[in-house]
Amino acid sequence: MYEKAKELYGNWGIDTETAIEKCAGIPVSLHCWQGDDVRGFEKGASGASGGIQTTGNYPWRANNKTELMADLDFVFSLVPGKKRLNLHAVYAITEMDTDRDKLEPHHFDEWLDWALRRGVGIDLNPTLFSHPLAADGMTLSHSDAAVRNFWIRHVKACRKIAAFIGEKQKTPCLNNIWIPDGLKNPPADRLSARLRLRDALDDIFSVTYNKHHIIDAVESKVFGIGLENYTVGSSEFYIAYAATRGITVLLDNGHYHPTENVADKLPALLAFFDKVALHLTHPVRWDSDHVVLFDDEIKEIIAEIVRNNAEDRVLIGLDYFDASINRIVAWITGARNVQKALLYTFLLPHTEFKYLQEAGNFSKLLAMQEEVKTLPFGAVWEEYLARQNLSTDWFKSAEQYERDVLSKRR
Ligand code: RNT
Ligand code: ZN
Repeated sequence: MYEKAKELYGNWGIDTETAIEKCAGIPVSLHCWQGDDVRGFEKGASGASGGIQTTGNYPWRANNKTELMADLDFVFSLVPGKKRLNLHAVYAITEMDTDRDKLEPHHFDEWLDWALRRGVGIDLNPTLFSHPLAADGMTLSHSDAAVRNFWIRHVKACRKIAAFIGEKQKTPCLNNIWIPDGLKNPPADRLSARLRLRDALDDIFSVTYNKHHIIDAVESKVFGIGLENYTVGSSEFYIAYAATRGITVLLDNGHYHPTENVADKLPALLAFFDKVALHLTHPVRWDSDHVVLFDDEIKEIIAEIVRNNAEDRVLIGLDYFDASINRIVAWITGARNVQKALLYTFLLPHTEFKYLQEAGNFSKLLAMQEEVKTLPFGAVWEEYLARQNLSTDWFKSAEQYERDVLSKRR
């Protein structure tokens, strides 16, 4: 089947071998928080807050570092391609109950060790939610300087950790800041909190690190649950902030109005920013954080990377948390779908399509764009998997893991 597929793609001027090779080299950062519903290892951790929510009560989430690391190993073993690990600060491994403003690089030694042994790079996200000082939904933009300063210290601690990790692993560690800050009801003042956020970030970034060790990003959002009327860190705020401060913006495709096209935002930003980061998710009517599907939205987002040769400029990460089904299955399915989208878009005749557009031949462009959709992608996908000692027949391994490992858990 692969030989036939290779020939059919060849008729379109597409080399399946090059596509497979390129696909295998693009790092995708797998989020650790799908394994335990965004709980982390802090004492008394009870799950996501701050406008985000995990839904579902499938049993057997990871309860500790040993279980989470085992689950990650299992997931990584069934996902093709080059992988990174996307961590959150609450997954720090501390001796006592170290508060978040006291975190140090050594609290991530075990993760770094785990990652170095596997040749995997680490990315980090400071955790500015699920904490008593974030209980009213305000952190870096809080009107109380004591609260603000706690969170400033936390993000500074995370940047120090990220820079340390980046130096050790010899690839930059993405440190992505997302904050829940917002209001449920109509605000009386939309400016003051934004000025406080701007100043807090300036304080945070007044500490400088080697750009080969850390990439700083800010993640905007349109609204959170319980914070529907106002989001301090909106899209305009962070794009303007990042552009004027020389840092990176992170687009989470669940963080826009449902009819906005997130794929279209990528080239707009690539015209001005050296790098853009992504949290890929599947929003259903809202920022629901469902498992990433192999759907048109994801294909189009990935296509904007591939057809603009921006593989080195767009940092791909995942962000979803489904607790309604086997969490490992959710993890693998979403990660594989990103891999599918990568391979699928490497198999499109972008050069010819661009030429048709430039030449104004829109009839042929539309006709051809629709024709390529029925090329035998599945055969190339299976070949890609086979070359990594994987196959489409992975579900039974997940069932086995559920029987042998997960179902033995508390
Ligand atoms: C929340 C943001 C944020 C979180 C993770 C857990 O809406 O998407 O990235 O989902 O950091
Ligand atoms: Zn996100």
